[in-house]
Amino acid sequence: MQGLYKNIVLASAKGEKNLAVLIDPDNMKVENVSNFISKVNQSIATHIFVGGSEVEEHLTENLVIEIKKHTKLPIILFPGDVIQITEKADGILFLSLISGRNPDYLIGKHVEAVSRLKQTNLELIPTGYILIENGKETSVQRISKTQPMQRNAVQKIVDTAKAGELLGMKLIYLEAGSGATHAIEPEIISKVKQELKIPLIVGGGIRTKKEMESAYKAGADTVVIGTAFEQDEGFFDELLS
Ligand code: 1GP
Repeated sequence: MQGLYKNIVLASAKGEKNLAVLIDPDNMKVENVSNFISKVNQSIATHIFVGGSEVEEHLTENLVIEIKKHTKLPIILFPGDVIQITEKADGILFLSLISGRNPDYLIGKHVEAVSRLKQTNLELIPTGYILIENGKETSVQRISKTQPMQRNAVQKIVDTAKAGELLGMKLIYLEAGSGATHAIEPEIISKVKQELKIPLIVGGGIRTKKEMESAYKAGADTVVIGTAFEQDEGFFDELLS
């Protein structure tokens, strides 16, 4: 599938908001996919992201094949590692962890990924990924061996996002980490958004409709929610009310 990024840009230009449901292959059994995806289909979700920090080889591919059987929503890989690349998805966030200073996550993994990517038709979306501290250590921090940015270093976060855009990245993703205690503050979202010409994704620790709406209001074009849906599928209905 191509045109994923074009649609994200169009939605952003029109002020329409996207909601990506994040599915971690480690936390989703293939036999539960049909039920879960039927909830996703009836919800306000616009995208499905698939990925996790530590996922065994082939688990992602099997999961994506199963999800595809049940939905027409675009499936975008949000990979923690190169082994999560599968041609069965529609696109991939080609992530650079620009909040960190570990060369593996700035260029090393990308070089490793090339031979796999060349065997796919995935739409590749270069994405500047910015991890912001949320009060506890996240798996991104542990695995990437990088430090998240401090929440009060707002100008540095803004400049990091802008540097990503100037380097040619097509999206900026502000991440508090899966299961974060605190979602990204609206002040950070709005300051980053004011500086950017490219669409902004926000995720990590969003558990209520109010938090989702406040992220949109502050300027998030796409909100990503994983844990809240995993823990309570009733959250899909809450978002509709
Ligand atoms: C994590 O931003 C995503 O990478 C989603 O986080 O699981 O906390 O919703 P949650």
